[in-house]
Amino acid sequence: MATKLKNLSDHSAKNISNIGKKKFAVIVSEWNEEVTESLFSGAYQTLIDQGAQKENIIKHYVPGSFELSMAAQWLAAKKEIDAVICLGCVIQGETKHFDFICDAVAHGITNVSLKYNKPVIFGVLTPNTQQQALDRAGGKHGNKGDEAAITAIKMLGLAEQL
Ligand code: DLZ
Repeated sequence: MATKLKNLSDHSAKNISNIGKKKFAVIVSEWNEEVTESLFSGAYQTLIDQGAQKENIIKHYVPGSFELSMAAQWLAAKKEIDAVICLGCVIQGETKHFDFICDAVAHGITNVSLKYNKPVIFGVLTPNTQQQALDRAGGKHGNKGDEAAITAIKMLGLAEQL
């Protein structure tokens, strides 16, 4: 049975026939753990709410957001994985670290997605402060983890259509 997704625009691919059989890898960065665990909770619950099976959601940790691309590549290379969701939080500091990490992970994730022809979702917050991050990880601005999960499902639905 097709699953209708909530929170999606009318122009998006929003039907997916067999979500219960799809396997999702969710990679969580250990930096800013309070934020990234909230992102994971949001993503996990959204996947379950949309019909994914618990046993088909695999969680892995990486030390920091910079390592998300490498782990995404290892997981995307596995035949049984249908989509990878990368969750991290890079808080703007006084050094150039912020720009290097954000650029690297954005490019890295894009490259993995195109190389393996699978959705690899950029669920990385890049706020100025920790409060802004918390506001977007289950706080007043919602949970970007939910959005990352919805995006993965939408892309799998689109892949079915094309
Ligand atoms: C080093 C570093 C710094 C300064 N800040 C963050 C951050 O805000 N968020 C994050 O996810 N990771 C950070 N890291 C760690 C890097 O992502 C990476 O793990 C190290 O540079 C080792 O490659």
